[in-house]
Amino acid sequence: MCLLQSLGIGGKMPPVLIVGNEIHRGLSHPGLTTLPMIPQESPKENLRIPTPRLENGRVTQRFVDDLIDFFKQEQRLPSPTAFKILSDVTSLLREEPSLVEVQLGRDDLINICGDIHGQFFDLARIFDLRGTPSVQNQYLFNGDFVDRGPWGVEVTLVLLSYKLLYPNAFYVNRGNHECEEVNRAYGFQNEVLDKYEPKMFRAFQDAFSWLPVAHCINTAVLVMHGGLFSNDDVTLDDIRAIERGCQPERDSLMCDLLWSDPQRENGREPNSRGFSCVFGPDITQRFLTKNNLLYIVRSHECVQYGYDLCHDDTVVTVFSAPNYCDRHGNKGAICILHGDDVSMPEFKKFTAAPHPKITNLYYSNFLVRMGLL
Ligand SMILES: [Mn+2]
Repeated sequence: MCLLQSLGIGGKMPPVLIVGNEIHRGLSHPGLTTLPMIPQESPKENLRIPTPRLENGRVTQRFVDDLIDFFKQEQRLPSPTAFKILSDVTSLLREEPSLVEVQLGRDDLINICGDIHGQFFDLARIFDLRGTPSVQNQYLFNGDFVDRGPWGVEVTLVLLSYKLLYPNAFYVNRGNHECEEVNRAYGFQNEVLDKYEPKMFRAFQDAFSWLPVAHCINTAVLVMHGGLFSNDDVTLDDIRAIERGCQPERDSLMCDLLWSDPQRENGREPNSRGFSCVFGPDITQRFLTKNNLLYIVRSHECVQYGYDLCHDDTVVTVFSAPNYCDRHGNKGAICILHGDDVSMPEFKKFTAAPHPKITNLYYSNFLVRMGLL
């Protein structure tokens, strides 16, 4: 059964968490640093960036640099180039396992970024802050690239171009918004149809359907968009066995990975989003022990400081859409794991970048814009 059909409507807006005791643990967490405010860049309105070109049909660093500048000027990438990127990345992702193992060397780090939700100018700020992807400076974008914000096309094309360019240093997880029915309700379908011909939406969905659903860093830290499972005894091998190339089915392991949330109380309860569950600290502890893991990193919830720690610091939430939907006033954050000691995550907070005036929920359907869904 299709997810949204079975529910009738889409999931509800994730709440901005009122952060209490848990964030105090987070703020005292070792390795915590905060970035200073970034001065606004002066606009370069008169320097028109030429249309980025693939070189011999391939993405290069120059192409991605040009693409980011081109999108900052709100230019539209020609359809054949967009199709080529989506088709090439779909072929690449089909060969990836559902659970990707990442092994960082001692001098390497990985920047784990949470929800972006079409906030392209904040994505560009992340690369300004953290630098070009490389083996020493890896990235994992943890799902929810699209919907709500108006630049989901631009965000996705930049992220998937980087995936093509650095397949072993740049990683992408599927979120609950990389899903066809969610995109119909929350804006991405309208955005694609506004910017491109209808078959482009199919090309995006094909790529989304093959995104991996979890990454494991140095066999110790499991990263997924939503969280843990509706039943006990799930192993990493069960995650490896998840079939992709499809929409997430209700009551499946994929659905749990994309939709669940932590709760303070022990045990599980139905999730008010309408899918999967909320899981308590006891559930997390059992899962980590069974699978010999230190902690999980997940996203999926807008948190005031961009990151949050709960379940005795074994569940990290990282969210990277600052001032979410232009109105939540939250920081964005990046969770950095260092290869010499992944047990000690470091957090960088950042504020929203200036962006052209556009209603951030422009492409969402009427009910979403009215706050009724
Ligand atoms: Mn989400």
